[in-house]
Amino acid sequence: MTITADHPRPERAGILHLGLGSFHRAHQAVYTAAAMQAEGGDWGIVGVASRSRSIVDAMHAQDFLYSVATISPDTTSLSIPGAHTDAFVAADDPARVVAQIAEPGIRIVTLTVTENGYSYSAATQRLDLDDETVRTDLRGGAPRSTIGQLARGLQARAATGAPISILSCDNLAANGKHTEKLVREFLQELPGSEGAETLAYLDRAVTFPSSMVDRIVPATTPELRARVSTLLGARDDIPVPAEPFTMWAIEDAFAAGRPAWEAGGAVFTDEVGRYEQMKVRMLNGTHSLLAYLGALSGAATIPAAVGIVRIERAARGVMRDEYEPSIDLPSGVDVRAYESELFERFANSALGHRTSQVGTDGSVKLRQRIPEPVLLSLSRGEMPHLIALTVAGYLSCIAPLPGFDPGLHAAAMTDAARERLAALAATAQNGRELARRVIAEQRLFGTELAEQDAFIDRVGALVDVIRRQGVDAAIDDALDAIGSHPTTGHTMKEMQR
Ligand code: CS2
Repeated sequence: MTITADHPRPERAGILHLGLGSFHRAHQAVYTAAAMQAEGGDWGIVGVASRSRSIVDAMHAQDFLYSVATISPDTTSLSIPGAHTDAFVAADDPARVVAQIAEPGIRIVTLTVTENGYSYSAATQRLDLDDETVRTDLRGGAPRSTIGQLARGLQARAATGAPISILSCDNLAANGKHTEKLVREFLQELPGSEGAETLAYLDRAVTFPSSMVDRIVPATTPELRARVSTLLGARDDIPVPAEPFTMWAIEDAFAAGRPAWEAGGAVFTDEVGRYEQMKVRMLNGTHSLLAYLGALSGAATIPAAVGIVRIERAARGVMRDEYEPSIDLPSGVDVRAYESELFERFANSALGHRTSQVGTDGSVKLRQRIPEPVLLSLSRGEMPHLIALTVAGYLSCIAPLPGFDPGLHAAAMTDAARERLAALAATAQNGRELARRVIAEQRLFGTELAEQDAFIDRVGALVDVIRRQGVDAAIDDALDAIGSHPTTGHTMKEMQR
């Protein structure tokens, strides 16, 4: 038996997608299939994996079809979106990425390249010119960085003048503007006036809408593959597990048309920035706390972490008292309902979302989640103890002080900064010195946090508590500091509300 799509398949592509991972396949691909089903349009997707040959080979072998397994605690249901028309590996054929962006039929480039994929330097707050890939891309030849690919692709397309939109779908504040800024910086760095024409073309014909994406998509496991193949009655080597909840808020600023994504439930709004802020802080920020404290407590999964009473208390406290006050809520959003839905989503035990997955790449993820809320709390004269605890958890997992073993879930977290931070930890006398080196000297979380001595010292003190007395003691220390009631977990602030 072979897999068949739920609906008729697109014949032609209109979207080039960079980052053919599970998230894209369970999110934008599903919305795009629904849009084409409702209103037609040549919006098939050419999926580009940066390096992974296995996903591309499997997509070809399965005629670009795969299942999305929607998993709730009681049921699993399958759908086969069928939105892709082709797939290839950028590393094998970098020139093709440029050619595809220039191709007139392609009218949107979507991106899920993760927070790591933008070659952004927090220290200089611009395109990372120290990055070897970026430097090579600037010298010419087929580009390998995402920003280089976009800039070179747009340079090739400028010759035709055809409009196009670049749509970031990564968890970054103002992701459209951020992408545009980096692409422009790349073009400005080109020698002489090489980039000038393309910059003028960008002014005329290219838009970078922002979008907020949301769906929890864990990694695929061999068990899921087997279960899906049984349910489907056909072999599927690349199913994607996902939670039932899904959301996409998009700024409606497309230069060359767009699919009717609203048919799949997408919301077109002028308030994307607010949605992004709410999601990146309340969901992702709290997720980071659950991942690091969970991993240090021996929890393999996010539902297991949130099932530990003191961690749940810390998660509720950080969300309500430290993230929420920093947010300009989008109109019409009931924040209490959003909060309780988030806790239901975190507790979805059937999903098996691993703490090591959420804890991966903290060096770039936390930078999106924590600096502004921290600065806002400090400016009100309040210490954000639970965000400090999140950062202390992160450092303890990725850069443990000598003699501290954070356990196997922390060891499974990957992070581009791991080696650099671990080297700093190896010679640090204590947590305070480690926090100082990482946050102040390395400016890992940007320049403004680098100057917040009280926050840095609080992080350092909590790193020391974790090392000497264990993670439970550190959580209790932070909960005590916010006056969390020992039995109800309510804080003084909550009780006054
Ligand atoms: C998570 C996100 O891994 C992480 O950092 O917080 O991937 C999260 O699951 C998604 O953003 C949910 O939309």
